[in-house]
Amino acid sequence: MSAKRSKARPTAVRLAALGVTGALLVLLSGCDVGSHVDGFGWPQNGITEQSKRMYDLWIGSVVAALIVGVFVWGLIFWCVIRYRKRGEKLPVQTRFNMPMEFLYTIAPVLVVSVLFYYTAIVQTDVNKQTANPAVTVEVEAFKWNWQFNYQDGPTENGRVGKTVTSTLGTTEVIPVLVLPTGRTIRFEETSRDVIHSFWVPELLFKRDVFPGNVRNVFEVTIDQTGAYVGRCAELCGTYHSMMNFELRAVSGDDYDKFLAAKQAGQSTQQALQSIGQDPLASTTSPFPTRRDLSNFNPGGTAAGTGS
Ligand SMILES: [Cu+2]
Repeated sequence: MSAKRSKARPTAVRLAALGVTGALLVLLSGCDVGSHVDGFGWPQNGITEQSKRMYDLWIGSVVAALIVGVFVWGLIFWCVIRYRKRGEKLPVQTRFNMPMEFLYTIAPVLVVSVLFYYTAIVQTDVNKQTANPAVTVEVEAFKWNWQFNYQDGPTENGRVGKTVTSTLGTTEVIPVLVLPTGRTIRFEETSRDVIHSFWVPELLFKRDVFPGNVRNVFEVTIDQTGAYVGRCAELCGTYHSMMNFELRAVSGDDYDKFLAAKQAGQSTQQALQSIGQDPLASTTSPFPTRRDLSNFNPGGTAAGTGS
């Protein structure tokens, strides 16, 4: 009787484990698991090829964690029920069970190794730089705005590409960074004063912008047209929170026309209008700094001679 029962139980456990694994495999191969569970908390609105690779890595990691979790929870509940106290007799002691100890040492190492392998692959891919990107844009940050310099090529042996035209943000006008879809875009970041951080949430990527000779460089390929807000993500001073810009992703043809119009002497607003785009940023608006006599120096106190 007891022999029969002990045979039936492992079969049930095995079937349950098989069922869970099977269900997960079907979900994984058949459709995008993340879209059913809100991306397991990961933003699903990435607009670059690189952001999709990162999203896939996250979903894979969470599914792997869930499989391990379900297995461990199963073992815990099975042990609690199967080996609950039945009398005063001391149960069989299983210390120094070498196969078991070997298993629970090697299994976590294997899990971490697999996670590390895929992380390294995706990270290398996201950080990859090509020899000849189709577009190079220099991102120049300063307190408290942005200048975008469209360049004729990437940095070569420390030489910075030549700027062919620029867009400069002001307190009144949000700078719009126009970029094409379907082309490799290289960002070269530099700051005129303190450390800022270039962040467009939809790129699922941000990089600090350093002053001096350190140029942070990365590449993306955008695959969706649209307007996306950009921000400074490094506390850089009084008006840090107002350091917004807009990324406007347009088709390759429109980008070429925009650049030609800019090079012909048009302003960014005119050039945007010439390709049928909204001339002003639509995702964010200029903030009033309210920096005037009434709040900056209400008493009208003289500055003095200094010391
Ligand atoms: Cu900043």
